[in-house]
Amino acid sequence: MITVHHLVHSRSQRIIWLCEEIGADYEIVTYQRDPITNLAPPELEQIHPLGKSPVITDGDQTIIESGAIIDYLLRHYGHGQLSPAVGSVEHEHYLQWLHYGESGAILPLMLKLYTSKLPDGGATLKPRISDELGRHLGYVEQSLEGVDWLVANRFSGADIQLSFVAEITPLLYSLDDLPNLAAFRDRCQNRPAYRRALANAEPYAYGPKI
Ligand SMILES: N[C@@H](CCC(=O)N[C@@H](CS)C(=O)NCC(=O)O)C(=O)O
Repeated sequence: MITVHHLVHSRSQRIIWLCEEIGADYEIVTYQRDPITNLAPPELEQIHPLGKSPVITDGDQTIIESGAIIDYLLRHYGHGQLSPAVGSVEHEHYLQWLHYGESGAILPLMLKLYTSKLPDGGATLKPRISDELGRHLGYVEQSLEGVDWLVANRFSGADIQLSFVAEITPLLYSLDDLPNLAAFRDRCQNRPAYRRALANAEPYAYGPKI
């Protein structure tokens, strides 16, 4: 049985959604954030020393990192769904997006989030971060031009991975300038499996405003 160790209002919402998409048999163990620091509770370190979410356990396997978890779940439980065939050009694109969602794309967003908490708003770093943010969000926006989904215009694990970027961008950057990303987020959030995941877990701050 797959156990999704789910920190509220976090990237692990994506993993619950993925389990719903593929009809996997899973259970959720929920962890609350510290009300002052917003960090994960120490109990999560008993599952994995980093104490981050998502983390899944499956038999004697413990796996961290959203991209690795998506890859693992699709290989073991996906029955060929949501991932292009290994060896195809589409699979190369899929891997690129799967990694990009938690590396290139997320970094400027996290930098902006953290520096905005500094007393001077991270003044010296601000121009560089803004430049990187515009560059990466611009790339995503352009990649979604005229398509619904990132890889061969078919919904895949890569879309689930990038959904978190789409969901937290409005905290830091106006989605008015990113209509393709806004529409992508809405498409993700309107999938029946996404809605089932919402219903199965605790309230999610970055979910649809309904
Ligand atoms: N790149 C990792 C990021 C993991 C991560 O930083 N998760 C955040 C939640 S979105 C977390 O656990 N924060 C709580 C903490 O740092 O204490 C992944 O995609 O799994």
